[in-house]
Amino acid sequence: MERSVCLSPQEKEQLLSYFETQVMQVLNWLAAFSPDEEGGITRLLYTEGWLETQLALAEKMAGCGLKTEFDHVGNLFGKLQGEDLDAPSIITGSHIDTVVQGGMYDGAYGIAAGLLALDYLQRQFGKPKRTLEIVSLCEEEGSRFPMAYWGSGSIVGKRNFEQIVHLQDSYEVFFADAMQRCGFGEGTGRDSRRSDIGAFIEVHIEQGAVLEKEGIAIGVVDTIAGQRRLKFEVIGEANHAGTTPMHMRRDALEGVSVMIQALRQEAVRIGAPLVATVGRLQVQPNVPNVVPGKVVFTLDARHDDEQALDSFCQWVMKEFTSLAAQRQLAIHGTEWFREEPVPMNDKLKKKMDDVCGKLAISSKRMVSGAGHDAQMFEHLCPTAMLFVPSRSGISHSPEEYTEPRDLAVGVLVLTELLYRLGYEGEEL
Ligand code: HGY
Ligand code: MN
Ligand code: MN
Repeated sequence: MERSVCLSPQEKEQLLSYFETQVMQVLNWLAAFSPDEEGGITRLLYTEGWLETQLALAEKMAGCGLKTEFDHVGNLFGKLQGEDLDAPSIITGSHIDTVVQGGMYDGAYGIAAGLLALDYLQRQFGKPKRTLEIVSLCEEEGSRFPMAYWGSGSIVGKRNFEQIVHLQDSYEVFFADAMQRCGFGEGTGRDSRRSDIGAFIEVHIEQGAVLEKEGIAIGVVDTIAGQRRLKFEVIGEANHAGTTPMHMRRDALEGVSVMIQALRQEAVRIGAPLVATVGRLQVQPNVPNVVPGKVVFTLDARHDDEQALDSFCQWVMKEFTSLAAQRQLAIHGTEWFREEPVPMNDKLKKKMDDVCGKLAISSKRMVSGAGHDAQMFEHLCPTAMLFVPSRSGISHSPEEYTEPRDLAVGVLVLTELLYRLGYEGEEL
């Protein structure tokens, strides 16, 4: 019979209230780094605030008795060395970067949970059989540069330095320069590639409203949806707003507004779990008395079925091209990001189900519409992910919130899972 970390309801309650205070302390401490004066947190890859946070986290990990190390792209690891030096590591963690004006839980919670779990386990049980590690992944969101999953992708071999050579942020700062300014880059430290990872477990807020609506404490992620991210340029003709008759205009913004309407109608017609978002739109010259000559905008499309996602994107290209042609507009669409849907590891999912059962914690299997580092790690090692509820499903916003008790439940389940894998050496 597998032993649980906390054997009685009293011990479970005690552990939950301990984790409740601790997780809020760590999250509030992390949230103080790179606050955005407009609200929320903006912690973008290779900025000063990002570096300050990673360095402070390294100190905190060391303070918990973990051996810390950065790899050469800025992923930060805290290691609790196991007895069996040949056994692959069990790693938990998430990303430290955020979206612009993001919340204080997305990514940060997975790091806080891992830190608390490792700290508790080593104080209670000493040295594990298998090495346990917490990782603060340097970047996942793709908020600063047109590159996402840079941290986890570098570890599993899906990201490399050639891919970033020409990348610039919206201030035309080169990716490589920003990386070097933080002391990272080729030849600055250990290569990110790892082949000694036995399992990766990510704890994350749901960023949706299913768990809250159904009153369930833990989501065991079945599959992480696939994503396509595209950039469109629509070119018309800038002209005088006062003297250009309506029928003589080649108004790029009017054309794009029709495209966005058509996009939404088609996405609604196809229905869930397909989602499509135009999140960024730049008008040129963007002044009130000039007919817009050019519009640059993004499309983010998701689905847990690769085929459905591909056919939706084909429809988009066809529809946008014909709408542009009807208005004598030129259009260029480029796909800059693609990840296929990734099912999580069956054995680990079943372990998570069992842990929740043994701890009398309600749980359900679910699809993740959000992308996560776990979908990278699954290409390398058995990977699983658990969610805790998000209030009204809000995320990527300063309004992002999860009850401390719900956060603590996620930490408890993670702790138990790491105990079984790390100390009892359960088969992966
Ligand atoms: O966009 C996403 O799905 C994730 O938050 N990066
Ligand atoms: Mn996010
Ligand atoms: Mn995230």
